Amino acid sequence: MTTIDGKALAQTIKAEIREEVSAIVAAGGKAPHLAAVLIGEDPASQVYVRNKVKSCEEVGFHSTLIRRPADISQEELMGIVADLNQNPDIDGFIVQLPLPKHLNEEEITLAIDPRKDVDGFHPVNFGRMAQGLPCYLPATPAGILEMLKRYEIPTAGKEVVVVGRSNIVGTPMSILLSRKAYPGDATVTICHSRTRNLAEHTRRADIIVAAIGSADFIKGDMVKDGVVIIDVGMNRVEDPAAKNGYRLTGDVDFASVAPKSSYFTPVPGGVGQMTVVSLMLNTLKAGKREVYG
Ligand code: L34
Repeated sequence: MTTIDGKALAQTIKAEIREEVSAIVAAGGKAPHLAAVLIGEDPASQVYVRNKVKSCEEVGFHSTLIRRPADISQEELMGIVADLNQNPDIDGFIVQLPLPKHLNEEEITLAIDPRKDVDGFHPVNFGRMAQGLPCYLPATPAGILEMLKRYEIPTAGKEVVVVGRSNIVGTPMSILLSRKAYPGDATVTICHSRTRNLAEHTRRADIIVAAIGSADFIKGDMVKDGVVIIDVGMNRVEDPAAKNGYRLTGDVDFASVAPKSSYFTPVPGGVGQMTVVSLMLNTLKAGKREVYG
């Protein structure tokens, strides 16, 4: 079993971005500027956004963090999005999800200017992604492609089973891995909560992308020998022995699955790290006006 070291890979890519930013600045250009909007106090979101801001510092980007309380109104948040769309100093921005229940995520996502949508969540970017046109790729699937590529894991003709059909992970991942490309050219099956006999599908898979949101859901008897495991899960499980009272675990049961796998992404230190670095790559593209001119 080879561990796919997301943390090391992220460091390598951040060093590459840093080089490029230095060159841009040395040539008299401006470093890319990312803004992140964080609503409320969700502990996981605070960690993720902190990692994003920290990564901006590491690669030499400007960053702006906009924090507002959980009881912000839809109108006020729409106003923040409109300001960021207009602000010529901001190259790209994200609104961290999930939002508090009373807010309409769909309306917010649609309001973001696709040219600044470095999350790649706006339907314009999603549609361009689906048609193989220049776009901002959603960060988690893009990070997974980068992991497959840098570990030279073959995908052409492989059976990929994606478990989970969210707009931000499962659905775009399935589209990207079935494209005529590398990584891609795979035969992709999407499974979800209404799938019958899930284990029959996962047992056929050469590559499993687990994006379910349920701790240790995929067990050893559900996979075949040699499987490549991409674990997108980021579950906080209570653990009195841990110093902050919880531990992080993925959607794949490491103890029973890892011994059967050829490659395995750890949680933490796997896909999450690559999600953050993909956002940096999209922000670099935004700064260079690479996608929309
Ligand atoms: N708008 N909302 C928007 N864009 C995104 O790209 C995200 N996502 C997902 C949740 N909501 C979003 C993230 O940022 C998931 N996600 C994310 C980002 C970073 C990490 C995990 C998920 C991450 O840094 N994970 C670390 C451990 C973090 C911890 O200690 O809790 C890791 O090593 O996996």
